[in-house]
Amino acid sequence: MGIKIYLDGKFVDEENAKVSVFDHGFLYGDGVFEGIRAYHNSVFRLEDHVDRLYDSAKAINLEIPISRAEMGEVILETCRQNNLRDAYIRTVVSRGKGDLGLDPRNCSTPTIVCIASSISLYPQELYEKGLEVITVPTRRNGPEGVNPRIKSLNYLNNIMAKIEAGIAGVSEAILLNQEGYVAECTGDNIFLVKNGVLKTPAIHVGMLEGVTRNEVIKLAKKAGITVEETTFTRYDLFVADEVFLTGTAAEVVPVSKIDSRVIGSGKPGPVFNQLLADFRELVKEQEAIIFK
Ligand code: PXG
Repeated sequence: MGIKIYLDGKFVDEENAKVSVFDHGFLYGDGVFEGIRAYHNSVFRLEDHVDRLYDSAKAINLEIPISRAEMGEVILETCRQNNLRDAYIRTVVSRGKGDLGLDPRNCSTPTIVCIASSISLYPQELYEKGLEVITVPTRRNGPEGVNPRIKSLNYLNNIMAKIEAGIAGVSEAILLNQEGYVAECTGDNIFLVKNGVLKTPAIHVGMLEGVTRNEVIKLAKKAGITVEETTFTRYDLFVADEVFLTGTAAEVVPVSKIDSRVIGSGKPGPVFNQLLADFRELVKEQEAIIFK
């Protein structure tokens, strides 16, 4: 039996989960989305993800025709329908079906989709060895265009960066902002540790405000680590003691090499090890929004 997908108020089989070719999500990338995790029958930071989805929608003047509470229930019910204990959930709201012109006023009803599938975890080796990454020529788009705080269906900027990383033979890319400050990776936020201080780009540098980022900042403060949301350059990464990335899919992953420079000892450092352990504990103990 295949998976059940939520599509515009109904649960349908995968082969019936079809969206029109006139949907402006398909034609123009006009829409927003979320990537969410469930651990042990409970959705991690459901409210934060739903809030970010509605904020992204508001920013593009897209009115989601169901309430935040109803959206939360859609996400929980999608997990229930698929009997998933641990899941990766994708919630998408597009502008909906329109005509071939890009004017969103011709789209009457947004399309709402929720997919939950079993999560394919990153190999444990990665958490022990670390990732090799490069800085790519493609810059993070700034607030003068599609604001990077919007989790929009327009990920081409990040996909270009991912392609550039792939061509260079590494799996992840660091994007700088228009001024040359470190912004984030293609689907993860970035942190460095120098002399015991944890630093991550401040929101105004221009990136997605990650749910995992915010949790890691809270965990670090709780552990007595000084945290600075600031601006920094590639230099600061090169001379850092530790660098790691955070995101819903990856959780917290160490970086071993950037642009051919070995970072710190080249192995995951003590701050990373502590924060990964704390994060894994947190997802176990979270105040559960249980769907069983
Ligand atoms: N930056 C960007 C640009 C993202 O898309 C993050 C940071 C991390 O945010 P969270 O809230 O997850 O801590 C993201 C989100 C995937 C995938 O399949 C991951 C994201 C987006 C799209 C796909 O790995 N990450």
